[in-house]
Amino acid sequence: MPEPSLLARLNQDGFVVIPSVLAPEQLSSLREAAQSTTALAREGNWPHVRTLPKQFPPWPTPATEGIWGVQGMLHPDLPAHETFTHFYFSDAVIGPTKELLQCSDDDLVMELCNLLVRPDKAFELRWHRDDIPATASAEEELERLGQPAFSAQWNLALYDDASLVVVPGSHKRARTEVERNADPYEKEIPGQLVVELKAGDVAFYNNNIFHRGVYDAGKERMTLHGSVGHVDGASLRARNVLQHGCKDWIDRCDFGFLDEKTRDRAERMRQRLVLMGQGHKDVGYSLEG
Ligand SMILES: O=C(O)CCC(=O)C(=O)O
Repeated sequence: MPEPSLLARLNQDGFVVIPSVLAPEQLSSLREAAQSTTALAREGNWPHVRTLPKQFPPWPTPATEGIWGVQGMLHPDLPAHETFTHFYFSDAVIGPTKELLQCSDDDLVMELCNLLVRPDKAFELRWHRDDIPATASAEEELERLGQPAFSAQWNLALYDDASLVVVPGSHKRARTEVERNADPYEKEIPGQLVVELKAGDVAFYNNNIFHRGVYDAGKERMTLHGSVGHVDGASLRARNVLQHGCKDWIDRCDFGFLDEKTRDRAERMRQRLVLMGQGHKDVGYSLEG
């Protein structure tokens, strides 16, 4: 039997892991960039952070209780942004994305690239779907889940990472009664699975899969957390993407340091994000808390 395609696996389970997408030298330069970026953020010298103990944006600063993520890896003011930008627009990310979205370069929209890091103290995320509130009825869930995903979201681990917990298959059905009534921090939901990533592995996942994050404050975590969109989904994706604030700096991106082919791809993807921003001014936030 031939191996099922990436798309077949994503459709079936709601996530798919691709092992070892980085060459050793790419992994070490991304680790270096992630370490300097995290140090900058922990010192309070980068304001775009996910602050404890809040799960969803907007995140208040200063980070009096520490951080669990750093936002805006492609932001032109971030010292290491060139290293992250090379990676974000590379075939390692864009190749599987085109396969999963069944599209070409002409359809892609630049979206998010953030960094999830070891929290400064014990912290867990509640069970959630990224763009469907917990208050949604089963009909509302099904209505939203029935629409095409229009984005490929991924976690790329720079160190071994077992923080993401998902319920496989839950991206194509409403929550069960058990899931709906469970404690938001329930440790054992029937069928749950810990997504185990080795350094250099990437997991693509449907961001409306029922999932949560469980973190170990004593273990290094540096996982790039990003997404790439499909132009046909601009209206559906606008809130999910623009709530992270990239509208404020997207006009200042200059991709002059990329090779010609990648620069062309990046610039076109950036322009489609700018258009999305112009068409959707006050998007608000997907979830509260
Ligand atoms: O830590 C993770 O990998 C999951 C993050 C997540 O679920 C979120 O940001 O909504």
